[in-house]
Amino acid sequence: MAQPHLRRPATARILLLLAALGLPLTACGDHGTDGEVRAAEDGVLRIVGQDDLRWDVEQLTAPAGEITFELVCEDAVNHNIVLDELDEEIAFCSPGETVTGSIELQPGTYTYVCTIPGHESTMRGELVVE
Ligand SMILES: [Cu+2]
Repeated sequence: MAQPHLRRPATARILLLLAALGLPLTACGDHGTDGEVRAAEDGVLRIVGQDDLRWDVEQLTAPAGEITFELVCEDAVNHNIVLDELDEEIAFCSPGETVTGSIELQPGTYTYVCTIPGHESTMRGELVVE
């Protein structure tokens, strides 16, 4: 919700950076929601829980092993991050906070959700671990 006109150029810059680094942009052909797939950087996946009860990204990828989620709560709402398949809370943030939580993951496809009451139906995304 916050300044969507600023978010688009930032995404473009990240994609250009990834392209410059020669990283594969495997999901370019898949424009499910807004087509963005965010890859882990140095094992860290940053994800923002927005006040409109949506994640800022709905597709994540990361290499198998220890993965750290950097969970950001936008201005006014609590969020947490849970992998449906494991039913374990990885991180919880209060309004305005940034918190981290780590988990060891095997290759596979996981669904990340926020299980705060009322959030789960819209705050869902797919994490592919390779
Ligand atoms: Cu939430």
